[in-house]
Amino acid sequence: SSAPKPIRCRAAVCRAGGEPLQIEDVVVAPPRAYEVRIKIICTSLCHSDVTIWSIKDPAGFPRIFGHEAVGVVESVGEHVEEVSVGDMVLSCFLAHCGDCVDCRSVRSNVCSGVPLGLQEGVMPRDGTSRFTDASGAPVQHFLNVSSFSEYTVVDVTHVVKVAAAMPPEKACLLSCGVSTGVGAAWKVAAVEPKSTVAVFGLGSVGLAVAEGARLQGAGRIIGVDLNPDKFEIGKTFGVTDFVNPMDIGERSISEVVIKEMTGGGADYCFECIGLASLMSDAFQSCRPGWGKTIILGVEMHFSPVSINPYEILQGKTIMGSLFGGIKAKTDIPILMNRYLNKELHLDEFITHEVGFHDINKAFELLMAGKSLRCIIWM
Ligand code: CXF
Ligand code: ZN
Repeated sequence: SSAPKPIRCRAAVCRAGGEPLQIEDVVVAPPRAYEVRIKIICTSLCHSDVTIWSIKDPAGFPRIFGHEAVGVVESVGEHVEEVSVGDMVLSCFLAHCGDCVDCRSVRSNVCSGVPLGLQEGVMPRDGTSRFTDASGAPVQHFLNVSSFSEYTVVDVTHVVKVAAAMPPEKACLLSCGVSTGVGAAWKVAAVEPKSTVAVFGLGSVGLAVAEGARLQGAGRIIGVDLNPDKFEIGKTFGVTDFVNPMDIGERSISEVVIKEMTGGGADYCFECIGLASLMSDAFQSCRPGWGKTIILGVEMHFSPVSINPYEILQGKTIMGSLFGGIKAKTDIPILMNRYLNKELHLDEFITHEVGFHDINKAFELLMAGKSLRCIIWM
């Protein structure tokens, strides 16, 4: 077959931080070595898209956001053997090359073969963009995916094959947020049956932590959120108890969680917002002796986290994780199977669906706290 040619298509381009996306014509260059060009079927909005979108640094724009997506491989570059034209794939922001010291270790999922460059806005191997706008100027990528476009180019280490039985909008959820939460309970904490878990922040990531803890057989799952409606939706994902920090008067969350609810502290605490003060609350809420606190939230104020050294001496652990410890190519297929076996809940994360032309609605809903996941159909 002949070599792939540039494709002209529609993309939702962000021209400046905090401004609505504009549907524009762009040209998507053919995939280079180790790259695949994908025709997007659907995509969803993750809070990290909103976080970076809101930063008003001109250096970051124009840019095409979006990193939770499913599509069909349209063409492949040299040396791509793992996927073929016509395969359904999902995208991941974190690579899994399978070959580097990290990919080969069970202790890491942070691929060093194709490292995550957070600022770049370009393809990970050759540092250039595959997108140009109508005037021929380059448009930046985002988190190695840029799915808010009819076509995108992604490194082969950032895609996972999706079985035909898997509905694309359900697979799409496993691209980032939901896998991160489930993975944190499953792979990072390895929550044991009957243990007590506290989840700080019940957005999609926090609810997915609860879901992961439920699947691990946790005995109690305490949800902490300022929105009282989160308890009801949380129950679907295994939340058994709820604390609203607005309802506890002068007392601290840890006092309530530790003294009144668990008699000593939770076995596992998960921070799923990205606030340094909440990270401290989570750490203070875990049990001396063996309590573990896992940080998932992205702290954008660069605030240091304050922890009491004596609590560390008491045997507590605080740790982080990227993508919930998920190794994309091996772990996401396991999650897809658990969904198809009706063990893993995914449907309930989808609270809204819009067409591509209404993509800005997805931003409004997420920022207003009205949505968990909004599926954007191309
Ligand atoms: C986040 C989490 C870690 C830093 C980059 C953004 N990933 C996906 O949402
Ligand atoms: Zn994300």
